Amino acid sequence: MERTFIALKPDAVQRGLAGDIISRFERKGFKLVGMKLMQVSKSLAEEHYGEHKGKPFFGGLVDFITSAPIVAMVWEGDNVVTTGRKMMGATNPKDSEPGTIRGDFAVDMGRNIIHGSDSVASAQREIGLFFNDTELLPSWCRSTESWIYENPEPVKTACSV
Ligand code: IDP
Ligand code: MG
Repeated sequence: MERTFIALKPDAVQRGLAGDIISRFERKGFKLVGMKLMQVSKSLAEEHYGEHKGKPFFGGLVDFITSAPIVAMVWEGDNVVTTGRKMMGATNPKDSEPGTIRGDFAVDMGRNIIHGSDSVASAQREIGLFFNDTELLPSWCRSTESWIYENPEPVKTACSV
């Protein structure tokens, strides 16, 4: 099943929005397979945002993301990368539609409260940067699976015991 890396940036944690945002992913039907509160180091921030190195906002972005704790998460579900991006809304909150996370909770590009992987390949790279294997659940039994998917993946043994 597809996975994506979602991070609640320092502004989301500071503003007490973490629970609300996590709740949106839960209510959607996506499955949480890893989560931790953490302080991002400068080197991890620079690697994570490596594609933006050299851009005018890069220094401010690294300072911001390392300034206070974030909530790092991995969510699993059918098409979760693309759907997660839609739930977040456009990068610039001025363009984010109401109803999206950024559209509802943010006004400034440099304080746009959430990160989400932009492709399956990015998700794999970012999950590997932020989590080791022991911090991610391979697959856990969720009793609501058949109420979320018409044809759920074969129920793992964890569900049958
Ligand atoms: P994304 O977060 O929607 O994937 P990216 O273009 O990958 O957007 O940019 C990464 C992050 O860098 C954005 O979420 C935002 O926090 C910050 N950022 C991007 N462009 C600007 C800018 O022009 N000014 C300030 N911050 C920016
Ligand atoms: Mg991006």
